[in-house]
Amino acid sequence: MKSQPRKPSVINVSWTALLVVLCGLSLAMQDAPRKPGGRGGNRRPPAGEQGGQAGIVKPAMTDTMKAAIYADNWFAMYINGRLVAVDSIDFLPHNVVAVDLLPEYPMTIGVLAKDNADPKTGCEYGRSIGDGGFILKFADGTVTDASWRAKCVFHGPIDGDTANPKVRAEPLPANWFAVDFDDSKWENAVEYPEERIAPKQPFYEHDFKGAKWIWTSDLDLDNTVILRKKVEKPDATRRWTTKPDLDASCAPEVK
Ligand SMILES: [Ca+2]
Ligand SMILES: [Ca+2]
Repeated sequence: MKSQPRKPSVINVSWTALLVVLCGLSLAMQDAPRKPGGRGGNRRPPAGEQGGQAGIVKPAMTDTMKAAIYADNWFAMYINGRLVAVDSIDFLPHNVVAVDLLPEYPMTIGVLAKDNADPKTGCEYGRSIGDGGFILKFADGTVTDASWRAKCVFHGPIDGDTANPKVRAEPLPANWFAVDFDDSKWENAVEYPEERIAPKQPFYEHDFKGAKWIWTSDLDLDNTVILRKKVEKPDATRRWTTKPDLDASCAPEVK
């Protein structure tokens, strides 16, 4: 049977033309100028986002600074009230924690540092007395030294008596790491020579030049200490204009 030649369908032509027009319209919308950072198209910015991000300067990695921290034996560090670094190894091997920080001045640093000591006896490895030690250096020149404030919250064994060990402990002061905490009654940190601390090899693989080993006045029997320092840099300018929107306050308080 001979097939009949098909006549071009008017309806088919019309649908094809409509498709071409729609595709062209879609491409034109994609090329339309976008608000900076926006998704373009006809997305309606949610309330509070109108105005886009014009004029906003976000911090870049070039705004951050390197920090190196070493504790004998463990530490947690807060900056401007927020927990920013925790020693990833409890006590041994002795390690350097190196992190990137986004500096904001004035910068209040709070450090909880612990020697390896049994909470009940103040001793380690049975009846031994261990010593503490803490040092840090930031790339902005911030270092540990005797200008830091220090307070002991766990001391022992009292009088070094390992035969009948007793300890003295008190809770951490509330908000001891906060910017507005009053540390004026704390003693100044005491500097200790490197030979007294005898740091392990990782210490020599990082830049701690100019930084001092610090602790409270009793390097052996003060086992848990808190340290604070406020770094003022009145001439520092902040290049970025944004601040965090997220709520990081859920970071646990370390005890
Ligand atoms: Ca100790
Ligand atoms: Ca120790």
